[in-house]
Amino acid sequence: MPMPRRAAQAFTAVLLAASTVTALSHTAAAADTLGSAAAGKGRYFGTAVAANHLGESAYAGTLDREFNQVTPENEMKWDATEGSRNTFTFGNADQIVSHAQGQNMKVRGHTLVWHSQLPSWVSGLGATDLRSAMNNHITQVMQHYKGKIYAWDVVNEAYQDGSSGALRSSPFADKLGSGFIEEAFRTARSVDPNAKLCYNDYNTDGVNAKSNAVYAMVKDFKSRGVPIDCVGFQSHFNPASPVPSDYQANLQRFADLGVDVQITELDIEGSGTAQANNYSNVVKACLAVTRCTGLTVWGVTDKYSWRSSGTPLLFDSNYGKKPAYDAALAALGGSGTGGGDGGNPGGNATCTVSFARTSDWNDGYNGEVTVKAGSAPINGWTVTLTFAPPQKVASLWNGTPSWDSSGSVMTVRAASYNGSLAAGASTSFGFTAAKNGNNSTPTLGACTAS
Ligand code: G2I
Repeated sequence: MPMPRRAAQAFTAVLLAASTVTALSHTAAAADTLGSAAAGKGRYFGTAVAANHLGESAYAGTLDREFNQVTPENEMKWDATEGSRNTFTFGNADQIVSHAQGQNMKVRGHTLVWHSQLPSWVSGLGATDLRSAMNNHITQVMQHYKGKIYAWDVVNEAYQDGSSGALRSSPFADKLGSGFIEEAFRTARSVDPNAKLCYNDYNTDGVNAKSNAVYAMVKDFKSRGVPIDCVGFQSHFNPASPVPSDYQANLQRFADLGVDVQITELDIEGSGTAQANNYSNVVKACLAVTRCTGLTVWGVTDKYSWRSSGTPLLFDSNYGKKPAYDAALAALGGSGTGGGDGGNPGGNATCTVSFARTSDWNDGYNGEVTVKAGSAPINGWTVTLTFAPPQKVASLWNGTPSWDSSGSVMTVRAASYNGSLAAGASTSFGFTAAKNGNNSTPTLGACTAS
Protein backbone atom coordinates (compact mmCIF):
# COMPACT_ATOMS: atom_id res chain seq x y z
CA MET A 1 0.00 0.00 0.00
CA PRO A 2 1.20 3.55 -0.69
CA MET A 3 2.13 5.69 2.28
CA PRO A 4 -0.60 8.06 3.37
CA ARG A 5 -0.13 11.19 1.24
CA ARG A 6 0.53 13.54 4.14
CA ALA A 7 3.32 11.39 5.47
CA ALA A 8 4.71 10.92 1.99
CA GLN A 9 4.75 14.63 1.35
CA ALA A 10 6.41 15.44 4.63
CA PHE A 11 9.08 12.88 3.91
CA THR A 12 9.44 14.25 0.40
CA ALA A 13 9.97 17.77 1.64
CA VAL A 14 12.87 16.66 3.79
CA LEU A 15 14.54 14.82 0.93
CA LEU A 16 13.97 17.63 -1.52
CA ALA A 17 15.55 20.14 0.78
CA ALA A 18 18.68 18.06 0.60
CA SER A 19 18.59 17.50 -3.14
CA THR A 20 20.30 19.75 -5.64
CA VAL A 21 18.20 21.68 -8.09
CA THR A 22 20.04 22.74 -11.20
CA ALA A 23 19.05 26.05 -12.73
CA LEU A 24 19.70 27.30 -16.22
CA SER A 25 22.15 30.13 -16.12
CA HIS A 26 21.27 33.08 -18.26
CA THR A 27 24.07 34.78 -20.09
CA ALA A 28 22.83 38.04 -21.52
CA ALA A 29 24.12 39.26 -24.85
CA ALA A 30 25.71 42.70 -24.89
CA ALA A 31 23.35 45.59 -24.20
CA ASP A 32 20.23 43.57 -23.54
CA THR A 33 20.29 44.46 -19.86
CA LEU A 34 20.17 47.80 -18.10
CA GLY A 35 23.71 47.48 -16.81
CA SER A 36 25.29 46.45 -20.09
CA ALA A 37 23.37 49.09 -22.05
CA ALA A 38 24.41 51.79 -19.56
CA ALA A 39 28.00 50.56 -19.71
CA GLY A 40 27.83 51.05 -23.46
CA LYS A 41 27.17 54.70 -22.72
CA GLY A 42 29.93 54.94 -20.13
CA ARG A 43 27.47 54.90 -17.22
CA TYR A 44 26.38 52.48 -14.53
CA PHE A 45 22.79 51.40 -13.90
CA GLY A 46 22.22 50.40 -10.31
CA THR A 47 19.64 49.63 -7.68
CA ALA A 48 19.11 49.88 -3.97
CA VAL A 49 19.49 46.46 -2.38
CA ALA A 50 18.28 45.06 0.92
CA ALA A 51 20.49 42.36 2.43
CA ASN A 52 17.54 40.35 3.69
CA HIS A 53 16.29 39.68 0.14
CA LEU A 54 19.58 38.43 -1.30
CA GLY A 55 18.62 34.85 -0.42
CA GLU A 56 15.56 35.03 -2.70
CA SER A 57 16.69 33.56 -5.99
CA ALA A 58 14.46 35.68 -8.22
CA TYR A 59 15.63 38.82 -6.42
CA ALA A 60 19.31 37.98 -6.65
CA GLY A 61 18.87 36.65 -10.18
CA THR A 62 17.27 39.87 -11.41
CA LEU A 63 19.82 41.97 -9.56
CA ASP A 64 22.78 40.08 -10.97
CA ARG A 65 21.42 39.98 -14.49
CA GLU A 66 20.36 43.61 -14.87
CA PHE A 67 22.39 45.89 -12.62
CA ASN A 68 26.04 46.82 -12.31
CA GLN A 69 25.88 49.07 -9.24
CA VAL A 70 24.26 48.70 -5.83
CA THR A 71 23.38 51.01 -2.95
CA PRO A 72 22.56 49.38 0.39
CA GLU A 73 19.02 50.62 1.09
CA ASN A 74 19.39 50.80 4.88
CA GLU A 75 22.41 48.74 5.93
CA MET A 76 25.07 51.47 5.94
CA LYS A 77 22.99 54.05 7.79
CA TRP A 78 24.02 55.23 11.23
CA ASP A 79 21.40 53.22 13.12
CA ALA A 80 22.53 50.07 11.31
CA THR A 81 26.28 50.57 11.68
CA GLU A 82 26.70 52.30 15.05
CA GLY A 83 23.61 51.67 17.16
CA SER A 84 25.70 52.17 20.31
CA ARG A 85 28.51 54.64 20.53
CA ASN A 86 31.73 53.34 19.04
CA THR A 87 30.39 49.81 18.58
CA PHE A 88 30.23 49.10 14.88
CA THR A 89 28.17 46.43 13.14
CA PHE A 90 28.81 45.83 9.48
CA GLY A 91 27.38 42.35 8.92
CA ASN A 92 24.42 43.23 6.70
CA ALA A 93 26.26 45.90 4.75
CA ASP A 94 29.24 43.56 4.30
CA GLN A 95 26.89 40.98 2.79
CA ILE A 96 25.81 43.48 0.13
CA VAL A 97 29.35 44.67 -0.55
CA SER A 98 30.71 41.16 -0.98
CA HIS A 99 27.78 40.22 -3.23
CA ALA A 100 28.48 43.32 -5.32
CA GLN A 101 32.20 42.55 -5.51
CA GLY A 102 31.45 39.00 -6.62
CA GLN A 103 29.39 40.46 -9.47
CA ASN A 104 31.77 43.29 -10.36
CA MET A 105 29.23 45.89 -9.33
CA LYS A 106 30.10 49.36 -8.09
CA VAL A 107 28.89 50.26 -4.59
CA ARG A 108 27.53 53.64 -3.54
CA GLY A 109 27.86 54.14 0.19
CA HIS A 110 24.65 55.51 1.71
CA THR A 111 24.93 57.45 3.98
CA LEU A 112 27.29 58.90 6.62
CA VAL A 113 25.62 62.01 8.06
CA TRP A 114 21.81 62.18 7.99
CA HIS A 115 19.19 63.40 10.44
CA SER A 116 17.06 60.27 9.91
CA GLN A 117 17.72 56.73 11.09
CA LEU A 118 20.00 58.35 13.60
CA PRO A 119 20.27 56.55 16.96
CA SER A 120 18.99 58.53 19.92
CA TRP A 121 22.39 58.48 21.61
CA VAL A 122 23.66 60.76 18.83
CA SER A 123 20.82 63.26 19.13
CA GLY A 124 21.43 63.45 22.86
CA LEU A 125 25.06 64.60 22.63
CA GLY A 126 26.32 68.13 23.27
CA ALA A 127 28.22 69.99 20.52
CA THR A 128 31.76 68.87 21.39
CA ASP A 129 30.80 65.25 21.74
CA LEU A 130 28.61 65.35 18.67
CA ARG A 131 31.46 66.72 16.56
CA SER A 132 33.78 63.95 17.61
CA ALA A 133 31.05 61.32 17.25
CA MET A 134 30.33 62.53 13.70
CA ASN A 135 33.98 62.46 12.70
CA ASN A 136 34.51 59.11 14.37
CA HIS A 137 31.49 57.65 12.59
CA ILE A 138 32.70 58.86 9.20
CA THR A 139 36.20 57.61 9.92
CA GLN A 140 35.27 54.13 11.16
CA VAL A 141 32.68 53.40 8.49
CA MET A 142 34.78 54.71 5.61
CA GLN A 143 37.86 52.95 6.93
CA HIS A 144 35.99 49.64 7.04
CA TYR A 145 34.99 50.00 3.38
CA LYS A 146 38.07 51.76 2.14
CA GLY A 147 38.82 50.86 -1.45
CA LYS A 148 35.44 49.20 -1.94
CA ILE A 149 33.18 52.22 -2.43
CA TYR A 150 32.80 54.13 -5.65
CA ALA A 151 31.03 57.11 -4.08
CA TRP A 152 29.80 58.02 -0.61
CA ASP A 153 26.73 60.09 0.20
CA VAL A 154 28.70 61.95 2.85
CA VAL A 155 25.84 64.23 3.83
CA ASN A 156 22.21 63.44 3.02
CA GLU A 157 19.18 65.74 2.96
CA ALA A 158 20.63 68.66 4.91
CA TYR A 159 18.35 71.30 3.38
CA GLN A 160 14.76 72.23 4.11
CA ASP A 161 11.96 71.83 1.62
CA GLY A 162 10.15 74.94 0.50
CA SER A 163 11.32 78.41 -0.26
CA SER A 164 13.63 79.17 2.67
CA GLY A 165 16.81 77.73 1.21
CA ALA A 166 17.87 77.11 4.82
CA LEU A 167 19.41 74.06 6.43
CA ARG A 168 16.98 71.62 7.95
CA SER A 169 16.89 71.46 11.71
CA SER A 170 18.91 68.43 12.84
CA PRO A 171 21.25 67.64 15.72
CA PHE A 172 24.14 68.46 13.36
CA ALA A 173 22.84 71.79 12.04
CA ASP A 174 21.40 72.83 15.39
CA LYS A 175 24.49 72.08 17.49
CA LEU A 176 27.38 72.41 15.04
CA GLY A 177 26.02 75.07 12.71
CA SER A 178 26.22 75.03 8.93
CA GLY A 179 29.93 74.17 9.07
CA PHE A 180 29.12 70.53 9.82
CA ILE A 181 28.76 69.79 6.11
CA GLU A 182 32.20 71.09 5.26
CA GLU A 183 33.70 69.30 8.24
CA ALA A 184 32.08 66.02 7.22
CA PHE A 185 33.47 66.29 3.67
CA ARG A 186 36.96 67.17 4.90
CA THR A 187 36.99 64.24 7.29
CA ALA A 188 35.72 61.92 4.57
CA ARG A 189 38.45 62.96 2.14
CA SER A 190 41.13 62.31 4.71
CA VAL A 191 39.88 58.76 5.32
CA ASP A 192 39.44 57.49 1.75
CA PRO A 193 40.90 59.85 -0.83
CA ASN A 194 39.84 57.50 -3.65
CA ALA A 195 36.11 57.48 -2.94
CA LYS A 196 34.03 60.13 -4.64
CA LEU A 197 32.33 62.32 -2.07
CA CYS A 198 28.72 63.32 -2.78
CA TYR A 199 26.03 65.52 -1.33
CA ASN A 200 22.63 63.81 -1.83
CA ASP A 201 19.10 65.23 -1.58
CA TYR A 202 15.49 65.05 -2.82
CA ASN A 203 13.25 67.80 -4.22
CA THR A 204 16.39 69.24 -5.75
CA ASP A 205 15.70 67.66 -9.13
CA GLY A 206 14.58 70.86 -10.83
CA VAL A 207 15.60 74.47 -10.36
CA ASN A 208 13.94 75.63 -7.13
CA ALA A 209 14.82 77.30 -3.82
CA LYS A 210 16.12 74.07 -2.32
CA SER A 211 18.30 73.13 -5.28
CA ASN A 212 19.50 76.75 -5.46
CA ALA A 213 20.69 76.44 -1.87
CA VAL A 214 22.55 73.23 -2.64
CA TYR A 215 23.96 74.82 -5.78
CA ALA A 216 25.27 77.77 -3.77
CA MET A 217 26.88 75.39 -1.28
CA VAL A 218 28.60 73.36 -4.00
CA LYS A 219 29.79 76.51 -5.73
CA ASP A 220 31.19 77.78 -2.46
CA PHE A 221 32.90 74.45 -1.73
CA LYS A 222 34.49 74.38 -5.17
CA SER A 223 35.71 77.95 -4.85
CA ARG A 224 37.29 77.30 -1.43
CA GLY A 225 38.70 73.87 -2.18
CA VAL A 226 36.37 71.98 0.17
CA PRO A 227 36.47 68.41 -1.16
CA ILE A 228 33.27 67.51 -3.01
CA ASP A 229 33.11 65.38 -6.15
CA CYS A 230 29.47 64.76 -6.87
CA VAL A 231 25.87 65.64 -6.21
CA GLY A 232 23.17 63.00 -5.99
CA PHE A 233 19.63 63.74 -7.15
CA GLN A 234 17.34 61.25 -5.46
CA SER A 235 14.53 61.62 -8.00
CA HIS A 236 11.57 60.17 -6.10
CA PHE A 237 8.69 61.11 -8.38
CA ASN A 238 4.92 60.77 -8.24
CA PRO A 239 1.97 62.73 -9.64
CA ALA A 240 2.32 65.34 -6.88
CA SER A 241 6.04 65.62 -7.52
CA PRO A 242 6.56 64.86 -11.23
CA VAL A 243 9.78 64.83 -13.24
CA PRO A 244 10.51 68.56 -13.60
CA SER A 245 10.67 70.00 -17.11
CA ASP A 246 14.06 71.52 -16.31
CA TYR A 247 15.48 68.25 -14.93
CA GLN A 248 18.29 68.03 -17.48
CA ALA A 249 19.09 71.74 -17.24
CA ASN A 250 19.35 71.42 -13.47
CA LEU A 251 21.72 68.44 -13.71
CA GLN A 252 23.76 70.39 -16.23
CA ARG A 253 24.14 73.51 -14.09
CA PHE A 254 25.55 71.42 -11.25
CA ALA A 255 27.87 69.57 -13.64
CA ASP A 256 29.07 72.93 -14.86
CA LEU A 257 30.31 73.65 -11.34
CA GLY A 258 32.84 70.86 -11.83
CA VAL A 259 31.17 67.97 -10.02
CA ASP A 260 29.76 64.67 -11.26
CA VAL A 261 26.03 64.26 -10.98
CA GLN A 262 24.18 61.01 -10.33
CA ILE A 263 20.56 59.92 -10.18
CA THR A 264 20.67 58.14 -6.85
CA GLU A 265 17.23 56.88 -5.75
CA LEU A 266 15.06 56.92 -8.83
CA ASP A 267 11.50 55.73 -8.59
CA ILE A 268 8.45 57.03 -10.40
CA GLU A 269 4.98 56.08 -9.21
CA GLY A 270 2.55 55.09 -11.94
CA SER A 271 2.15 52.41 -14.59
CA GLY A 272 2.03 51.75 -18.29
CA THR A 273 3.00 54.27 -20.91
CA ALA A 274 2.99 57.30 -18.64
CA GLN A 275 5.46 55.72 -16.25
CA ALA A 276 7.52 54.41 -19.18
CA ASN A 277 7.79 57.89 -20.71
CA ASN A 278 8.90 59.37 -17.42
CA TYR A 279 11.63 56.76 -17.02
CA SER A 280 12.73 57.34 -20.58
CA ASN A 281 12.98 61.09 -20.00
CA VAL A 282 15.05 60.67 -16.84
CA VAL A 283 17.47 58.27 -18.52
CA LYS A 284 17.82 60.55 -21.54
CA ALA A 285 18.48 63.55 -19.32
CA CYS A 286 21.35 61.72 -17.62
CA LEU A 287 22.80 60.61 -20.94
CA ALA A 288 22.62 64.18 -22.24
CA VAL A 289 24.79 65.43 -19.38
CA THR A 290 28.37 64.30 -19.86
CA ARG A 291 29.11 64.37 -16.12
CA CYS A 292 26.03 62.31 -15.21
CA THR A 293 27.90 59.12 -14.36
CA GLY A 294 25.02 56.78 -13.62
CA LEU A 295 21.53 56.06 -12.39
CA THR A 296 20.30 54.04 -9.43
CA VAL A 297 16.70 52.94 -9.02
CA TRP A 298 15.44 52.65 -5.45
CA GLY A 299 14.78 48.92 -5.45
CA VAL A 300 14.68 45.88 -7.71
CA THR A 301 10.97 45.07 -7.59
CA ASP A 302 7.72 46.85 -6.77
CA LYS A 303 7.17 44.10 -4.19
CA TYR A 304 9.79 45.54 -1.85
CA SER A 305 9.66 49.22 -2.75
CA TRP A 306 9.43 51.68 0.18
CA ARG A 307 6.28 52.84 -1.60
CA SER A 308 5.15 49.58 -3.05
CA SER A 309 1.53 50.62 -3.60
CA GLY A 310 2.70 53.23 -6.11
CA THR A 311 4.43 50.50 -8.18
CA PRO A 312 7.32 52.87 -8.91
CA LEU A 313 10.02 50.48 -10.15
CA LEU A 314 11.06 48.68 -13.33
CA PHE A 315 10.15 45.12 -12.31
CA ASP A 316 6.72 44.16 -11.04
CA SER A 317 6.10 42.04 -7.97
CA ASN A 318 6.77 38.86 -9.96
CA TYR A 319 10.01 40.26 -11.34
CA GLY A 320 8.36 40.78 -14.72
CA LYS A 321 9.74 43.57 -16.87
CA LYS A 322 7.35 46.51 -16.99
CA PRO A 323 6.88 48.93 -19.90
CA ALA A 324 9.06 51.27 -17.84
CA TYR A 325 11.86 48.71 -18.07
CA ASP A 326 11.62 48.58 -21.86
CA ALA A 327 11.57 52.36 -22.02
CA ALA A 328 14.62 52.72 -19.78
CA LEU A 329 16.50 50.07 -21.74
CA ALA A 330 15.57 51.65 -25.07
CA ALA A 331 16.63 55.08 -23.82
CA LEU A 332 20.00 53.55 -22.91
CA GLY A 333 20.29 52.31 -26.48
CA GLY A 334 19.84 48.70 -25.43
CA SER A 335 18.12 46.07 -27.48
CA GLY A 336 15.30 44.56 -25.48
CA THR A 337 13.39 41.39 -26.18
CA GLY A 338 10.07 43.16 -26.30
CA GLY A 339 9.04 42.90 -22.65
CA GLY A 340 6.58 45.32 -21.20
CA ASP A 341 3.97 42.63 -21.38
CA GLY A 342 4.16 41.59 -17.78
CA GLY A 343 7.66 40.36 -18.25
CA ASN A 344 7.03 37.21 -20.17
CA PRO A 345 7.96 37.84 -23.75
CA GLY A 346 7.55 34.27 -25.04
CA GLY A 347 11.13 33.46 -25.97
CA ASN A 348 12.39 34.12 -22.46
CA ALA A 349 10.21 31.52 -20.77
CA THR A 350 12.30 28.57 -19.68
CA CYS A 351 12.21 26.04 -16.87
CA THR A 352 14.30 23.25 -15.47
CA VAL A 353 13.23 20.11 -13.62
CA SER A 354 14.69 17.78 -11.08
CA PHE A 355 13.40 14.49 -9.75
CA ALA A 356 13.63 12.91 -6.35
CA ARG A 357 12.43 9.43 -5.44
CA THR A 358 11.25 10.26 -2.01
CA SER A 359 9.98 7.04 -0.47
CA ASP A 360 9.85 3.38 -1.32
CA TRP A 361 7.97 0.40 -0.03
CA ASN A 362 7.44 -3.14 -1.16
CA ASP A 363 5.28 -2.59 -4.22
CA GLY A 364 5.38 1.16 -4.74
CA TYR A 365 7.25 4.43 -4.45
CA ASN A 366 6.65 8.17 -4.35
CA GLY A 367 8.31 10.58 -6.73
CA GLU A 368 8.57 14.34 -6.52
CA VAL A 369 9.32 16.58 -9.51
CA THR A 370 10.48 20.15 -8.86
CA VAL A 371 9.91 22.67 -11.62
CA LYS A 372 11.95 25.86 -11.52
CA ALA A 373 11.42 28.90 -13.72
CA GLY A 374 14.48 30.27 -15.54
CA SER A 375 15.50 33.90 -15.64
CA ALA A 376 12.04 35.11 -16.70
CA PRO A 377 8.63 34.55 -15.12
CA ILE A 378 6.55 31.75 -16.66
CA ASN A 379 2.80 31.24 -17.02
CA GLY A 380 2.75 27.48 -17.45
CA TRP A 381 4.94 24.38 -17.61
CA THR A 382 4.86 20.84 -18.97
CA VAL A 383 7.06 17.92 -17.98
CA THR A 384 7.19 14.34 -19.28
CA LEU A 385 8.16 11.19 -17.40
CA THR A 386 8.61 7.79 -19.02
CA PHE A 387 7.89 4.78 -16.83
CA ALA A 388 9.19 1.24 -17.30
CA PRO A 389 6.24 -1.12 -17.90
CA PRO A 390 4.40 -2.52 -16.12
CA GLN A 391 4.76 0.36 -13.62
CA LYS A 392 1.61 2.46 -13.28
CA VAL A 393 0.97 5.81 -11.64
CA ALA A 394 -1.66 5.31 -9.00
CA SER A 395 -2.17 8.93 -7.96
CA LEU A 396 -0.70 12.36 -8.67
CA TRP A 397 -1.00 15.71 -6.89
CA ASN A 398 -0.22 19.34 -7.73
CA GLY A 399 -0.28 18.70 -11.50
CA THR A 400 -2.57 17.61 -14.39
CA PRO A 401 -1.47 14.29 -15.95
CA SER A 402 -2.20 12.69 -19.32
CA TRP A 403 -0.79 9.49 -20.89
CA ASP A 404 0.24 8.39 -24.35
CA SER A 405 -1.39 5.34 -25.94
CA SER A 406 1.23 2.96 -24.49
CA GLY A 407 0.37 4.17 -21.01
CA SER A 408 4.04 4.59 -20.07
CA VAL A 409 4.74 8.21 -21.08
CA MET A 410 3.09 10.61 -18.70
CA THR A 411 2.84 14.31 -19.55
CA VAL A 412 2.13 16.59 -16.61
CA ARG A 413 0.90 20.15 -17.00
CA ALA A 414 0.66 22.64 -14.16
CA ALA A 415 -2.40 22.55 -11.96
CA SER A 416 -4.62 25.63 -12.11
CA TYR A 417 -2.76 27.17 -9.18
CA ASN A 418 0.94 26.47 -9.76
CA GLY A 419 1.62 27.35 -13.41
CA SER A 420 2.66 30.96 -12.84
CA LEU A 421 6.13 31.22 -11.38
CA ALA A 422 8.31 34.25 -10.81
CA ALA A 423 11.77 34.17 -12.36
CA GLY A 424 13.82 31.59 -10.47
CA ALA A 425 10.83 30.39 -8.41
CA SER A 426 9.98 26.71 -7.95
CA THR A 427 6.99 24.48 -7.44
CA SER A 428 6.64 20.74 -7.32
CA PHE A 429 4.22 17.91 -8.04
CA GLY A 430 4.25 14.42 -6.69
CA PHE A 431 2.96 10.99 -7.53
CA THR A 432 2.67 7.50 -6.25
CA ALA A 433 3.63 4.69 -8.63
CA ALA A 434 2.85 1.00 -8.39
CA LYS A 435 6.00 -1.01 -9.15
CA ASN A 436 4.18 -4.12 -10.42
CA GLY A 437 7.44 -6.01 -10.07
CA ASN A 438 9.67 -3.38 -11.79
CA ASN A 439 11.74 -1.24 -9.46
CA SER A 440 13.25 1.24 -11.97
CA THR A 441 13.08 4.99 -11.73
CA PRO A 442 11.22 6.87 -14.48
CA THR A 443 13.15 8.91 -17.05
CA LEU A 444 12.62 12.61 -16.65
CA GLY A 445 12.10 14.60 -19.86
CA ALA A 446 12.82 18.29 -20.42
CA CYS A 447 10.64 21.03 -19.00
CA THR A 448 8.72 23.23 -21.43
CA ALA A 449 7.59 26.68 -20.24
CA SER A 450 5.07 29.09 -21.68
O1 G2I B 1 12.51 57.36 2.10
C1 G2I B 1 13.09 57.01 0.87
C2 G2I B 1 14.55 57.34 0.82
C3 G2I B 1 14.74 58.85 0.86
N1 G2I B 1 16.14 59.18 0.71
C4 G2I B 1 17.06 58.54 1.62
C5 G2I B 1 16.85 57.03 1.65
O2 G2I B 1 17.68 56.43 2.61
C6 G2I B 1 15.40 56.69 1.92
O3 G2I B 1 15.29 55.27 1.96
C7 G2I B 1 14.32 54.76 2.81
C8 G2I B 1 14.33 53.25 2.66
O4 G2I B 1 13.96 52.92 1.36
C9 G2I B 1 13.30 52.65 3.64
O5 G2I B 1 13.45 51.23 3.66
O6 G2I B 1 14.60 55.13 4.11
C10 G2I B 1 13.56 54.70 4.99
C11 G2I B 1 13.79 55.27 6.38
O7 G2I B 1 13.98 56.62 6.36
C12 G2I B 1 13.54 53.19 5.03
O8 G2I B 1 12.45 52.75 5.82
C13 G2I B 1 12.81 52.06 6.97
C14 G2I B 1 11.58 51.94 7.84
O9 G2I B 1 11.14 53.25 8.17
C15 G2I B 1 11.91 51.20 9.07
O10 G2I B 1 10.76 51.01 9.84
C16 G2I B 1 12.55 49.86 8.74
O11 G2I B 1 13.00 49.22 9.91
O12 G2I B 1 13.28 50.76 6.65
C17 G2I B 1 13.72 50.08 7.79
C18 G2I B 1 14.40 48.77 7.36
O13 G2I B 1 13.51 47.97 6.62
